[in-house]
Amino acid sequence: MPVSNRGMLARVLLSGLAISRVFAQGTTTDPAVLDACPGYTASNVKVNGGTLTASLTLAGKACNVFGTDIASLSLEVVYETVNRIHVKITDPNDARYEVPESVLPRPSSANPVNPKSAAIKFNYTTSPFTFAIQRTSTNEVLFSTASHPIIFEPQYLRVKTNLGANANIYGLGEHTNDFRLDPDNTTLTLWSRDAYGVPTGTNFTGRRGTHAVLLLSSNGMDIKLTKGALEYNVIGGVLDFYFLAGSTTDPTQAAIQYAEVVGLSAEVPYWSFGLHQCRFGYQNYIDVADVISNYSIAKIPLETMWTDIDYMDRRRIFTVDPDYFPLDRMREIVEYLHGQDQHYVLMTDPAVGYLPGEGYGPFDRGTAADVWLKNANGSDHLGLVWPGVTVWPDWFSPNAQDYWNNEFNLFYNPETGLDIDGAWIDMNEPSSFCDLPCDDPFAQAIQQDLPPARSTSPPPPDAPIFQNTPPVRRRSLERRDNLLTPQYSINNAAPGGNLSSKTAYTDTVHANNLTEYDAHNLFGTMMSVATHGAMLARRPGLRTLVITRSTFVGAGAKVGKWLGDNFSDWEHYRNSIAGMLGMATLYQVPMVGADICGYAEDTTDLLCARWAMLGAFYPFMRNHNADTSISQEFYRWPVVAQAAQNVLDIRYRLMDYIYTAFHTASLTGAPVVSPMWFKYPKDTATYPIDLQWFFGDSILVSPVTEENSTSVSIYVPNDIFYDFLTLAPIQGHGAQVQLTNVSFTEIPVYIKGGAILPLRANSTMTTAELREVDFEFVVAPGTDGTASGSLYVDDGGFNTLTVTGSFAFKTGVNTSRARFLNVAKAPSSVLLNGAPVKKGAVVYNAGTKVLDVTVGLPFTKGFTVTLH
Ligand SMILES: *[C@@H]1O[C@H](CO)[C@@H](O)[C@H](O)[C@H]1NC(C)=O
Ligand SMILES: *[C@@H]1O[C@H](CO)[C@@H](O)[C@H](O)[C@H]1NC(C)=O
Ligand SMILES: *[C@@H]1O[C@H](CO)[C@@H](O)[C@H](O)[C@H]1NC(C)=O
Ligand SMILES: *[C@@H]1O[C@H](CO)[C@@H](O)[C@H](O)[C@H]1NC(C)=O
Ligand SMILES: *[C@@H]1O[C@H](CO)[C@@H](O)[C@H](O)[C@H]1NC(C)=O
Ligand SMILES: *[C@@H]1O[C@H](CO)[C@@H](O)[C@H](O)[C@H]1NC(C)=O
Ligand SMILES: *[C@@H]1O[C@H](CO)[C@@H](O)[C@H](O)[C@H]1NC(C)=O
Ligand SMILES: *[C@@H]1O[C@H](CO)[C@@H](O)[C@H](O)[C@H]1NC(C)=O
Ligand SMILES: *[C@@H]1O[C@H](CO)[C@@H](O)[C@H](O)[C@H]1NC(C)=O
Ligand SMILES: *[C@@H]1O[C@H](CO)[C@@H](O)[C@H](O)[C@H]1NC(C)=O
Ligand SMILES: CC(=O)N[C@H]1CO[C@H](CO)[C@@H](O)[C@@H]1O
Repeated sequence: MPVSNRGMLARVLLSGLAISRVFAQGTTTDPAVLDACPGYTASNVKVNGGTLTASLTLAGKACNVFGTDIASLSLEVVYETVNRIHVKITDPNDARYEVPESVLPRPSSANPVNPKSAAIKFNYTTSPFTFAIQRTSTNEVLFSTASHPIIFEPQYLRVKTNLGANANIYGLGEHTNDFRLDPDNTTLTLWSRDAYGVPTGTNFTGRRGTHAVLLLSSNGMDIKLTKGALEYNVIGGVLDFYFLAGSTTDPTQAAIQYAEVVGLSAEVPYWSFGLHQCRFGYQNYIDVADVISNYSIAKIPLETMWTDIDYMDRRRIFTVDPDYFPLDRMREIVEYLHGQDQHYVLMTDPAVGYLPGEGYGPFDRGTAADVWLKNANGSDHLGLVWPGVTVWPDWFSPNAQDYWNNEFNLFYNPETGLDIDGAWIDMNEPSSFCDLPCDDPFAQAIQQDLPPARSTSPPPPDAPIFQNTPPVRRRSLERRDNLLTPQYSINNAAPGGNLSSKTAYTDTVHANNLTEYDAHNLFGTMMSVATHGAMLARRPGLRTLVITRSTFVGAGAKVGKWLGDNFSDWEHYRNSIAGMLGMATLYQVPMVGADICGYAEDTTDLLCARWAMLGAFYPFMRNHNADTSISQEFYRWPVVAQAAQNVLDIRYRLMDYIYTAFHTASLTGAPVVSPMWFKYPKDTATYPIDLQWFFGDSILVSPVTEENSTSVSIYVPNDIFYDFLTLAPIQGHGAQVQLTNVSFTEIPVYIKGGAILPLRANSTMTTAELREVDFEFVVAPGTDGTASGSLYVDDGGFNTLTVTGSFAFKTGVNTSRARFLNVAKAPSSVLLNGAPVKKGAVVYNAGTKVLDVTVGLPFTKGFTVTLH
């Protein structure tokens, strides 16, 4: 859902973030001045096994760049595991803000390991105090504050590390930069805003290994990459670093070690990997029903229908418009969908209409429970969102979860309300339309026409729907002086750069006395957790899908994310890949995707066709667009419909493969999608590649990336691959390969040698039906002639657990066949479970070198095929 000016902001971002701003109060960030600060001297150093503590004292005359240097600090270093060092610098004389454990539970520091056994070590000098993290095996310096004194003031903290030349750096939150960041000239600002939500995390790689750094802070910050250095500039909190050793051979280890700190990702229901359709601007219930019908008529498998805020009565959450989206008709739609094994998702925003005395239950009940975010003087803090003047739930309020559960139970009640299967939450930066100063939101509501009037007349209440649809299927901390305008002004891209611009004021106070100044970046994730809880409370035992816009470190443990309001253009088409890799590979938010065909402005048939195919290899596949854009459902153009059908056939056949990857990720933290360098870490040519990626462990996706083009130059590492459709082998040579004549309904997809893919033999119109289709196994040998794979099958979200390979879950389906790729000549004999196979059970194609063996055994039995 857009703020009208969001588009502009996003474009500014794309054209480069490092626009230097004039600082609010005339202080400098001249590196020479900052480097001339005195820093600290370490004393009283105590080492006890895997723990080191010390006192830090200001080493000279205070430089007071953005406040007063704090004179003494304490340092604690813990070797938490062999791969993780936790370094924390705090003020012993004043409790400073830290990310609450209730929002991000920390791994235990209680059993430090022996530093001698650790893969990385903490090395330091006492005077001046500097520290370095080094890889034990090589002594390589991964992080070092040498020659850049630490600055620690109430509202300004700086840590700067030297980097090698041309360092390979990835991460640093949600952004629209290339996946590999420009090491010489990048500024990334971590401050959630409409158009820009953010977790923290750095990931460095090099031919000698990959490691990761997490600065755990929810305070606003600028992270700057300048030639040879990385610098954190943070406006509050403490210095709370996790250094992760990663690995010298396998970058995946860095992602896994990050999961150990922030939590493993949530499992999502099987159905959520199906196709989702949404838009802002469906006019009424007939529109919604017609989209469902039209997908069905076009034979494109629509799994889940979504509705944006259009359904609400005057844009108030937990209401339906009685004329445009009447409850009985909406219930009919949901019932129809469920009858066809399809699903439904609705949007819920956090802002609640401020409507005292109007009988609006969600407001009255929230007021009675005292759950609203407060001004410093204790009055409710008012914002301006879709319904007009609003209040926001304070997720720290002890009553917030009960309030939210109750509202979900009432409105989304299966018996009396809208029985949604997943939840979509937006505007949770939190976003406000109020311009600063927001002294009179009531006047601004009138000026901005909020809530907006509808532009069409209401439909007949009794219009027939689903008439021609063929059935899809048979059925108190520190008080700061300056919470609004700290002296160091982060590079916030919201209008005017004010911290409170287009969001809640940063001097508002949460129930636990935390201020929004500190907790702002947590809002989206806290709403996510509350919403996930509310969904589970209303349908106990059923896994659910919650998709959010704003995230903080650890969000993926509960929810997935879409990449916000992108544009229908080729640049956003391309950089959606880097956006997905950031969330899914680095930040442990695997259920992620961009709005397919683009959100803002008008898409074109060819962009939408290409994007339908690219988006089939996002973990979360949803077509969604803006209210002022042309319609872009996949059935609108023949070329797009064909592209969607082709690629959904591939995606649905791969459904259990990606479901297995999610299950594995939820147990180990291994990413569900990967950049090429994760699989070929020794191959430096892969480091900058962010237009090709691995979907799961073994599917290499290489879309066409230019408008109107039918060719693309792709990088094929020195390894063996197989074309997904023809199964023909392709030997890579670590070089670019030019693909030509890639039609507008095809996307190049290769199987990485060494994989056994568990495929469904056919695709279907719903995922429920898919679960009754037989499996087939494709054996794609690697260069060493071997292959392996795994398959996890469960009931799709009803909490029955089975273990990979144990086949304990009864599927009722068979293994139809095994397909062996790259078989040089027909074998003289083929044995199935030791016995020769029946006549006609083996088909060998000398042209494609594919050998098919009919298996036809219950899938749960397992089998062995032997070729001689
Ligand atoms: C750094 O990036 C900004 C924004 O893209 C650009 O304006 C500036 O010229 C760049 N500086 C250098 C030294 O490349
Ligand atoms: C620790 O750092 C010091 C100075 O920075 C350096 O001389 C020393 O070699 C380092 N120690 C190890 C074990 O690498
Ligand atoms: C559905 O398809 C019909 C027939 O092509 C078309 O007239 C109508 O506009 C479509 N409606 C929607 C909402 O897609
Ligand atoms: C409390 O603070 C808010 C925001 O600053 C202000 O609008 C309101 O008038 C104040 N209320 C009282 C009773 O002072
Ligand atoms: C930021 O907003 C506050 C509250 O309206 C105001 O006092 C302050 O002057 C603003 N600062 C800037 C730089 O706009
Ligand atoms: C918040 O601060 C107020 C005023 O200092 C105090 O009375 C109250 O107990 C504090 N609440 C919490 C939850 O700490
Ligand atoms: C657009 O896409 C990028 C990359 O996928 C993402 O990081 C960004 O947040 C999105 N939103 C906007 C407003 O550009
Ligand atoms: C792509 O083709 C369309 C239709 O022919 C044309 O309008 C557009 O300018 C072309 N774009 C480029 C980048 O060539
Ligand atoms: C391109 O592909 C089409 C259809 O697959 C085929 O008919 C045509 O000959 C190909 N053209 C070239 C130049 O390969
Ligand atoms: C797959 O579909 C084809 C054609 O629709 C059908 O003949 C075949 O039996 C199906 N196979 C399975 C395993 O469902
Ligand atoms: C930014 C950074 O520290 N980059 C380093 C990443 O790791 C490689 C090897 O581990 C170093 O060479 C880089 O300098």
